Amino acid sequence: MYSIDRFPVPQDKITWDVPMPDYRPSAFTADFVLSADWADPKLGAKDFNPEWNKVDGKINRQSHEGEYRVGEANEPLNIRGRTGIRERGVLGKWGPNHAADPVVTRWKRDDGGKVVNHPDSGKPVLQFVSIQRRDTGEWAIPGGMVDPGEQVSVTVRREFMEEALDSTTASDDKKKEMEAMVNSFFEKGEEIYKGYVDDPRNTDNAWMETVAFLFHDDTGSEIGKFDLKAGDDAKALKWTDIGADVKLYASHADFVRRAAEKKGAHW
Ligand code: RP5
Repeated sequence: MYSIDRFPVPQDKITWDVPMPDYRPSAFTADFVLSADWADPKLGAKDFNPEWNKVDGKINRQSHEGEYRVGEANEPLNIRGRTGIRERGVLGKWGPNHAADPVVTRWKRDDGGKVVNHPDSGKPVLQFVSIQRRDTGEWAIPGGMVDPGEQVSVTVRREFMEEALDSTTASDDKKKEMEAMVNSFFEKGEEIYKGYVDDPRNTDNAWMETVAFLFHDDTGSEIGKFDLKAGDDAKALKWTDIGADVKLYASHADFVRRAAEKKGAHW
């Protein structure tokens, strides 16, 4: 993980509406971004004519939050304001970088299969699938970057598939059946958030946005029956109880809070 000093921005100066004449954020774009074929070229590069605030060929340069501003050097300005760093940092696209986040939930159950209520609130406890991020080591929703129009991360479906199918000694027929179940489970998501993510990678000119979907297994007979285990591999998935004390990457705790509210679960 890169750690670049951010120019301090007081709360009341985050918005571009308030002038900040002494604002001198350093410019940073990681080397791997500059040479990546999935990333945009440098601003001003030959044949790079991005169409801000539009779906630009295959790239969605529209923000979920409305129209963003473009600065004097034709650089998109972060839709939420100043971040203390210029350029793209470790993000590939100028402007919004679009992700999708699947919040996959089931009810917490005791050994007898009965739904567990939280002793404080008396409400049923929801569990969601979390993943430990390789970059920061924080627990997170297993989201991923998406192409325009794509509803949910293909990555996560694959992760599930691997997790669920690799660990089973089931016959090929049975595996096919499980694969079909996983696929159909991921088709019925409910949108619970769309917009900016308070991601540590955000800069003044590149930022993360997401659409978070809730996929709930009410009976625990679909995805919920997989006993995901976090191993030494940081990519492991695990079921985590949802509650106000959950600490997650970026604004992911807000997404699981929304899921809990939607399901009338403990928070
Ligand atoms: C977050 O970054 C999104 O909410 C999503 O979870 C994630 C996508 O980026 P990668 O995990 O692909 O790095 O802002």
